[in-house]
Amino acid sequence: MGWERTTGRGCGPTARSSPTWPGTLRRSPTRSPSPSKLAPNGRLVTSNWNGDTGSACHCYYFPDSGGGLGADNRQGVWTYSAQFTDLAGNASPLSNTLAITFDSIAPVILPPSNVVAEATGPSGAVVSYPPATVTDASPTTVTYSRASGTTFAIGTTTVTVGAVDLAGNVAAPATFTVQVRDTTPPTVTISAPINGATYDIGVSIVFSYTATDLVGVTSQSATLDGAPITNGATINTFNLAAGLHTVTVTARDAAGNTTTKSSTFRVRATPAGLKSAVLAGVASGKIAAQLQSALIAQLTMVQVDLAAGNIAQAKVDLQQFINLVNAQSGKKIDPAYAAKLVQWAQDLLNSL
Ligand SMILES: [Ca+2]
Ligand SMILES: [Ca+2]
Repeated sequence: MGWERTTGRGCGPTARSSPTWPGTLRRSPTRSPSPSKLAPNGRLVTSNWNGDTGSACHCYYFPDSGGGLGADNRQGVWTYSAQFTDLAGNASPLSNTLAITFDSIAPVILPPSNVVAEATGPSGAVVSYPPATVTDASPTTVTYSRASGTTFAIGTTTVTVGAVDLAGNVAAPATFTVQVRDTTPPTVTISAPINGATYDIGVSIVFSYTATDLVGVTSQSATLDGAPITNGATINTFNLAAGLHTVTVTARDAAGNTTTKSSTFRVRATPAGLKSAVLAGVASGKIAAQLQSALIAQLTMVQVDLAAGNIAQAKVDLQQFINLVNAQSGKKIDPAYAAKLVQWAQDLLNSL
C-alpha cells in the first residue's frame, strides 16, 4: 500500500481497550498502489499490514471528491485514514488523514519549434529557445539535452526533451533541432585605389583591401583589369594607360557565401606627370638624353598656359608635345614608350 507508520509498534496482541493509532501516516515515495488492493469507498483494504501477531490494521480510503474507484479510474487525489482493531475487537479511532495523488500517466511533451539561427562566430552562435510545453496532472521536471542560451555549433543539433512527473512516470522523449548557419557573405573593403579617384601617371598605388567574415574567410583573390594581383602589391601607373581601370576582390566563406567588390579609378596625366614620364624615359634609356630639355620645355609651356587659364594655348602646346614625340618615335624615342606618352598626352588634351 505504500503506508508506513513512523513511531510505535501498533496494537499489541493482548490489548483489551481501544488501541491508539501509533503514528502519523506519511506518503510513500512510490507510485500509486496496485488497483487490486483498492476497494470501494470505506471498505477494508488490507489487514495485518504491520505484521503484529494477533492485531489487525484496517486501512480505509476515502475519495476526497466522491465517486468510484477502480483500475481505470484511480487518477487524482484521495484521502486515506488507518484504523487498528485488536484481538478483543477494540477499534482505534481513525488516524489522521493523508491526501495522496494517484498518477500513473506519464507527462506529454510538446517540444518547441525547430530553431534556425545565424552564426555569429567560428564556434557557432548562442541560441535561446522557448521551453517545451509539458502536460501532466502533477508537477513535472523537464530536462533538455542542450540548454537554451548556450553555444550551438554550426550545423544542425538535435535537442532531446525529457520529463518526469512527481510519481516518477517518464514521458516519451521529444526532440527538436537547432540549426546554426552562415548566410552572411564576407565583407570586403578596398582602401586603395580609391573608387572614383583619378591618379596621375608616375604615382604608385599600394593595392590594399580587407576581407572579413564572422565565421571566417576561406578564400580570396583579386585582379587588376582582369590580371591577378596580390593584396599589398604596388600599382605603378607608368604601366597603365590613361583611362579607367578596375581592381576586383572576391572573398568566400566556408559556407560558400561570396562577396565581390570592385574599385574603378582613372589614370589621367597632368603636365607634371608627363614631365616625370619624360625623365623616367631618359633614365631608362627609352628617350635619348638630348631630347629631354625640349620635351620638358614644351610641357612647361603647357603648365604656364593652364596656370594662366589659357586653355586654348595649352591645347596648342600640348599638341606640339605630341607631335614632337610622334616625330621621334622609333628614332630617339623607343616606339612603345612613345606610344604611351602620346596616349597619356592625348587623353589630357581631350580633357581640357
Ligand atoms: Ca502524470
Ligand atoms: Ca559568413
